[in-house]
Amino acid sequence: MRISLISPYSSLYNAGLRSISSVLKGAGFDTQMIFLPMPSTESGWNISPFCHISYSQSLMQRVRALTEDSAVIGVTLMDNYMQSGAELAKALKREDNFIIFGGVFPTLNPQKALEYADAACVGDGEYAMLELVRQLEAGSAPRAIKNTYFRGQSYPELEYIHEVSSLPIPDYGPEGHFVYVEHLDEIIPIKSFDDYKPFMAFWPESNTKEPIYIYRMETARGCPDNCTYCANNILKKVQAPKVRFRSLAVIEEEILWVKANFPYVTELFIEDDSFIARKDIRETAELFKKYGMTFKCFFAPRHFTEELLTNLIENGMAACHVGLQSRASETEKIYRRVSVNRNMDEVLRFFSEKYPRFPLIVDLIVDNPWETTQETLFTLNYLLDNVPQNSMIGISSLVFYNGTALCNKAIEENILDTKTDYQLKTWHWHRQNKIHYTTLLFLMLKLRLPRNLIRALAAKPLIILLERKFVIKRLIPGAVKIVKKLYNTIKGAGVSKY
Ligand code: B12
Ligand code: SF4
Repeated sequence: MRISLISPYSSLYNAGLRSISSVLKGAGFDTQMIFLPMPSTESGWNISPFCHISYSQSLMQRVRALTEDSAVIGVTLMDNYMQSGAELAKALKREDNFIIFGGVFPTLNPQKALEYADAACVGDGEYAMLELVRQLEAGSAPRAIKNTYFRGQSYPELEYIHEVSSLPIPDYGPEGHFVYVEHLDEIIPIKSFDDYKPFMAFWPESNTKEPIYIYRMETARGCPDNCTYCANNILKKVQAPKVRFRSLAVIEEEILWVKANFPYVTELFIEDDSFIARKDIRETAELFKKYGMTFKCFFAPRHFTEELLTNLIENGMAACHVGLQSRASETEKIYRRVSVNRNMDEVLRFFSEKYPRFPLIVDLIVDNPWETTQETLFTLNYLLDNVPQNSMIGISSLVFYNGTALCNKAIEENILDTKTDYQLKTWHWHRQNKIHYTTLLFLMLKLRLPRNLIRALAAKPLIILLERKFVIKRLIPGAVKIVKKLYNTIKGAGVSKY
C-alpha cells in the first residue's frame, strides 16, 4: 500500500514526518515524501500580516497526480500552515483515500483539523500512523487508534513514545522524495543526497563566497520549561510531560550516517528546544567535535554556567540562540519566565567579557498586548547596556497558539478575536498591521546602529510622539510596506535561495 507524506514547510528539515516515513518503511510500507516549500510567501519581504499560503491549481493538479495511487495521505502542519493543509485536503481528497493531519496544529487544534481531514494525529505520530495503515490495509474501517482522532468520534487515548532512541534515522530518500522548486514552478524528484545541497547551504556572513552545509537534527524531544505562550505549554499535557533524550549511541549513529551520505556537511543545527538541558551535554558536544562537526543550538538562560558554556565553545559551538523574550518583570511573570530568564545577566556578562565576537542571538517577543511602552523600553535599555556588540537580535511578533495559557488569557480578556484565524498571524514583526516605534528601536540594535543614537531616539518626547495610534497603525506599517515593495521591485519578488 502506498502512503504519501506531505510537508508544506519552507524548511525541508521535517524530523517528525521523516521519522514516520522511516518507521513505515521499516514495517514494509511504500512511502513517498513530497515537500512543498513556498519560500516567497514565508519570506519576510512578503507584506501580508498572515501566513497565507495559497497553491496554484496547476500545482495541486501535479500533487494530485503524484498521489493518485496513495491510499493514505499524511500532512504535517504547524498552526501557521493551517490554510495550506486545508487546500491540500480539498484538492487531494478522494472517495478511496484517507487524509490525516499531524504535527503541532492538529495536536493543539484537533477539532479544527477535523474540518478538513479524516483524522487528526495528536502528539507522536510514528506508531499511530503505522497502526492506521495496517488497519486500512486489512480493509477495515480504522478505529480506536491511540493518538488518532477520527472525524465524528471522540478524543483518542493518548500515548507517547517513551524510548525515542528506538526510532530509526529520519528518511531522506532520495528515492520517492519530491520537492517543489518555486522559481521553476516544478515538482522535481530528489535523485541523490547531493540534491539536498541548496537546502542545507548557509552563508555565515553576507560577504562569504562559499556556503557551509548544515544538517538539522534533534537530540531530544520537548522542553524542561513551560512558558505560557509556547506550544510546549500544551505539548507537555498531550504529548509527553518530560523531555525525552536520544542516547549518545543513537546520536553517534546519525552523525556517521550524515558523514557517509552528506559528506559536504560540516555543521549541525541542534533543533532541541533547550539543548543545554541534556545531562550528558559535554559528552554530546565532544562527540560532535570527534566527527569534525561544529554546531549551533538553543538554550534557556537558567541552564547557563560559565564552565559549561566555555566547554561547549571549546567543543565547536559556532553560534547559539538564547531566549530572553522580555526583561520587564511583569512580562516575565506573564510569560512564566521569571526563573527561565534567571541567569541572563551572567550570560551577557560571560559573552561580553570572554567572547565578545561570538555570534550570540538573543530572541525577543514584541507586540505583547499586556506590555506597556515603559516595560518594552526597559528591555531595550537592558540590552543596550548589556548585550555584546557582536550579538544579533531575533525579533518575533507574539502569536497566540490555541490552548496555551497566554491564548486563554487573551480570549478571557477579549483581546483575541476568536472568529478570526488567529493561528495564521505571522511571527514576522514587519508584516504586522501595527508596528510599534519601540520595535524599530530593537531593529536599530539588531542592525548595530550606534547605541547612543538609539538611546537618543528612545527619549521620552519621541516615544510620546511616535507611539501614537496613527503612527504605529498607519505611518510605520505604511513606510515598511513601501520599503518592501521597492525592495521587491529592485530585487524581484520571491527572492529565493532554492
Ligand atoms: C525544528 C523546528 C523548526 C525548524 C524546522 C521546521 C521543519 N520544517 O521541520 C525551523 C527552524 C525551520 C522552524 C521554523 C519555524 N518554527 Co519551529 N520548531 C521546531 C521545533 C524546535 C522542533 C520540531 C521538531 O522537529 N520536533 C521533533 C519532531 C519529531 O516532532 P514533530 O515535528 O512534532 O512531529 C511529531 C508529531 O507532531 C507527529 N506529526 C508531525 N507531522 C505529522 C504528520 C502526520 C501525517 C502524522 C500522522 C503525525 C505527524 O508525529 C511526529 C513524530 O512523532 C518545534 C518545537 C517543538 N517542541 O515541537 C518548533 C515549533 C514547531 N516551531 C514553531 C514555530 C512557530 C516556527 C515558525 C513558524 C516561527 C518561528 N519564529 O520559529 C518558523 C516557521 C517554519 C517554517 N517556515 O518552516 C512552533 C509552532 C507552534 C504552532 N502552534 O504551530 C513550535 C512548536 C515552537 C514553539 N515552541 O512554539 N521550526
Ligand atoms: S524555554 Fe523556549 S521552548 Fe521551552 S517552553 Fe519556554 S519558549 Fe518554549
